[in-house]
Amino acid sequence: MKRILLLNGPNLNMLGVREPEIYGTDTLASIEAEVVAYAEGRGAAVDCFQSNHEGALIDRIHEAHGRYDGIVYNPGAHTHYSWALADAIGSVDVPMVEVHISDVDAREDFRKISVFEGVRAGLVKGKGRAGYTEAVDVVLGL
Ligand code: CA2
Repeated sequence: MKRILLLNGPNLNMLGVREPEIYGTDTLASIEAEVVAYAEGRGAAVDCFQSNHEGALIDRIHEAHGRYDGIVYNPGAHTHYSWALADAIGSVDVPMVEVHISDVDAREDFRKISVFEGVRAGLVKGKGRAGYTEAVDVVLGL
């Protein structure tokens, strides 16, 4: 059975609580449950982790080495500046598919930059919560 790590970065624990016009009304817990069930239907197991702390995310990425077949990762605002997290992804031999709920290229200029561009195996953006299950498909197709 393939193993996938679902990572969510800062503020994504607030999904469904504020800014529904941008991020929708679904909670992170409901998205995680959908991803787990969807992957299970495709013969894969998913572990979920969200943190607002860069170091905690780096530790979890390091621990993924040798344990997971892929990472589905919405890095939140870390996307645009955390070279430490990009280095962490680059340091493990686990392909990562980057997900963004919103279309980051259609928003402010600073959101058009992703530090993960050189280390990601795929990108899904602007598809709302459906982007997460699409990213699972990308991981399983790698
Ligand atoms: O579109 C995405 O998924 C983002 O990764 C979301 C990040 C943002 O910084 C990225 O540029 C794009 C922000 C997540 C904040 O989530 C909130 C959810 C509800 C209320 C407030 C923030």
